[in-house]
Amino acid sequence: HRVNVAVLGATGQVGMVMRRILDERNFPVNDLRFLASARSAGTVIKWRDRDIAVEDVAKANLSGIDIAILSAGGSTSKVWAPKFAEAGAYVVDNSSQWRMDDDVPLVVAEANPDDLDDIPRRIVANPNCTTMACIPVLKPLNDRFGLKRLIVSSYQAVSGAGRGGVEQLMNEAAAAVEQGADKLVFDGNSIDLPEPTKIIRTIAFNAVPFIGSIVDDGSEETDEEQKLRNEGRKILHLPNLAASCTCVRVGVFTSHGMSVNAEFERDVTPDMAREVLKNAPGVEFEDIPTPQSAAGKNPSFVGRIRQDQAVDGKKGLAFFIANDNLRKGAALNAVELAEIVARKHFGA
Ligand code: A2P
Ligand code: 11C
Repeated sequence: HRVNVAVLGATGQVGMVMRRILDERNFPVNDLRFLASARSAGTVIKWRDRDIAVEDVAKANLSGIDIAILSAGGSTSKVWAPKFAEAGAYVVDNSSQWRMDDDVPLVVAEANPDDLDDIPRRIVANPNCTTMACIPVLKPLNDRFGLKRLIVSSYQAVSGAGRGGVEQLMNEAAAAVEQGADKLVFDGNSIDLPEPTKIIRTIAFNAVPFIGSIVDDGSEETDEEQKLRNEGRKILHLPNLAASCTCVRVGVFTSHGMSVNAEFERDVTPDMAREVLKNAPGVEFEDIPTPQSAAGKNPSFVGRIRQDQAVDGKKGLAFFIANDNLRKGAALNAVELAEIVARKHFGA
């Protein structure tokens, strides 16, 4: 059985990776439609041997779609996810719009696929990329040792901020190299860099501890910092998980890095963790996991696993994860969720 699939945001950065992954994974597509805004309507995109003309979603007939995968931003999803659902499609949404809705399953393919058995609003949510990178590692550790408390510091790539983030890094790096970037060794203001266009501060040769926006709840956290806690609780079915995150943008194009300190109910050593993780789906060991080596690959690469010396006894682990934020962090998990929906609800 094959399903009719539509991708909204097919022309974007994540959309491009989605198109590639639908092909790589031999997704059981029957009809395949690409949708975006009026800006790119009419553009013809090749997919396998098909020439597919991009449709303006505002003018498209949404009937006959079995599964719609949306990656066109939160405000677009807010408007369009319910319209695709009303027209009869199951929606897999990559934005933050629906994730915390009680009637919307939030799923990482390796962790909680059974949450897709019941999809009351016909909308399914794909987590944020930092959450996604961590869950394949945290889920098996939680099952075995009981996760109690998490401290995560992220090193996030500019592609997480879309094409605009990538362009900012490119432009700043080019300007810095042209003027002699090593002048920055002694004085951060020694060269003229373009005004930031997308990321709030200069990102070339820099690290910026601010992603998203401050949440208006008195916590002084950013929404990006709260996502890992809130989404992690929902996916792992641990409503009381203690978690604190600091999210930092770094001058890296693709793949987020995550420094994780995890505290457990039961004793765990690095060897015990490796024993559990060696069979974990979506996880691979790497001695020194780096964003650059993870970019273009699917797994969450985990390494530098140590006993956390700040936790009493043997109840804490420290480790580092690197994962492609456009693949598993966005497009791959969305396509995996679409595969599960196709299997469970269409017998594909
Ligand atoms: P378009 O190419 O027509 O602008 P990125 O994440 O790389 O910025 O891409 C965003 C994606 O979402 C693009 O495919 C873009 O289409 C699409 N998009 C953005 N806003 C809308 C909208 N209002 N309606 C439909 N598609 C949108
Ligand atoms: C970033 N994680 O790196 C963000 C991008 O909630 O889907 C994805 C935002 C989201 O800037």
